[in-house]
Amino acid sequence: MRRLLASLTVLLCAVPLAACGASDSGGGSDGSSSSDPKIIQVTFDGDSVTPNGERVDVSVGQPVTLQVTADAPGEIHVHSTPEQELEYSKGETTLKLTPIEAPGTVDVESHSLEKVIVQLEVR
Ligand SMILES: [Cu+2]
Repeated sequence: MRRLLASLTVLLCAVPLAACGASDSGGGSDGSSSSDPKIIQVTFDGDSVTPNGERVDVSVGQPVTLQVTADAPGEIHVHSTPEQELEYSKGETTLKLTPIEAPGTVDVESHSLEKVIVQLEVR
């Protein structure tokens, strides 16, 4: 007859939690909010348009307003999904785009001039 006596001691060492001294509580608003409308000034003059193919950063869902000054009436095409066609008149017209809900690059162009006015970088 044999007796085996096994003694097993498990020592659990409690590791003290070293609290990191960095505080992340400096809550501050930098003043820019994605719900503020992005306002883009667009000027048509003869065969030219300003801006001309410039990239503009907008946030997903951010309202975009085009403030158009034109020497002749025309139409702006927004290649979002769904597409948007916006007519402007001679003089000053304020066009409000439907906020774009999908990230990507959206061309805003004049088909009468065959020029890209701005590319919206939606992110
Ligand atoms: Cu188009």
